Amino acid sequence: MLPTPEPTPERPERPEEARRTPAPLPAEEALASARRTATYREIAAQAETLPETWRRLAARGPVRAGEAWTLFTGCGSSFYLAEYAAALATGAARRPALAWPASRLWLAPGELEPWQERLGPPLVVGISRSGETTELLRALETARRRGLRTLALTCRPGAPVREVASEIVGLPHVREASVVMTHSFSNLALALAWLVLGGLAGGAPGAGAALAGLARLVQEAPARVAEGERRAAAWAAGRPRHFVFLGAGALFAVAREAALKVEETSQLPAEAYPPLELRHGPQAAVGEGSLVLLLGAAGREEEALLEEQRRLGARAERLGSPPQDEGGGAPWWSAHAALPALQFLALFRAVQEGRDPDRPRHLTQAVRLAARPPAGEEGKDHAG
Ligand code: F1P
Repeated sequence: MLPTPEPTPERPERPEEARRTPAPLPAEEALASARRTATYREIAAQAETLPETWRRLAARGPVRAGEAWTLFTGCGSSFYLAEYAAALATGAARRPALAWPASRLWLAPGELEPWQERLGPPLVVGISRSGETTELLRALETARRRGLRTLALTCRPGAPVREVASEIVGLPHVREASVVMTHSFSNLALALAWLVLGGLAGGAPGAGAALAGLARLVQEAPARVAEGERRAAAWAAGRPRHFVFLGAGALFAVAREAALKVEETSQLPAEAYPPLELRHGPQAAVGEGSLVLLLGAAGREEEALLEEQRRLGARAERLGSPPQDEGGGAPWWSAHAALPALQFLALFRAVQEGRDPDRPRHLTQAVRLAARPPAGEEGKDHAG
């Protein structure tokens, strides 16, 4: 008979934490306050930084990969970028690809072996805004120790990541003071689409058209930012308290990032699923105060799902995409076109809740882990 485990004592909220739960702000005051934050300026900056990124990438020339497949890796929002890139590689460039959080490649690299036995060695692409996240550095070190070629995509090409990358794609013009990733995410996503559709898929059918489509999308960036702010302000006016983001394929990664942005900035509950998964349990949480947003194109099944959520009391909408998507263009267009609206939504709700989006609770711009002695050698002197 197993002993009954002691219940984990609820950690009493310290009095100062209770005082820290700020009072919500009225709508207009909140939007005006949001527009004074670094996070707002950085979301809006993508209207200028995306065209600059595109110009630099075009001048750089494509990255060719001799490897048959690619492992994308990163942490936090950068892990969702890895998931976006892997879905784009397999879906749009027809190249096998995987996305792992950097901690998995660092701590369980043996799980790569079944893939390598069948597909050969992958190109390992490490994604990092800061270029100094410990897990990412350890993951690329591990890959190199196993004889794999590593490419780093970063906004800080001079950061420690340069020591563990065989090749660097740098976006030094994309700078962010705020903790959460906003225009850095949008620019790194554009660079990954360029890497996958232009370089890694070099010569694949449709790659040229896809790159031309990306170039058009970049030209539309200012309009996407303006439209995104309008849509986000309209959603925020309803003060949703529960968020469900739905996306298929590469858009699922963007849905996961949208949920993370809301949680990081406002600490409101936010979830992400492939669209039809919602009925298989999560819709139990949908009701009045829920905002359900479907990214990308919607067929009859997705429209029926949205209508069901409205009957449950939610506000349910499709986050449309440029005409290319309507005209049967690449569905991943929506990924790039949707980002400003999703980022502004998180920002506006955070400020309405009286939070400071530039200094989100418990978070830092980069996670740097203390060095620990090797397992089994704890307590021994590691002076060196
Ligand atoms: C980025 C990241 C962010 C997260 C937080 C901690 O790491 O994980 O996604 O919002 O700011 O850092 P990186 O891209 O710099 O490696």
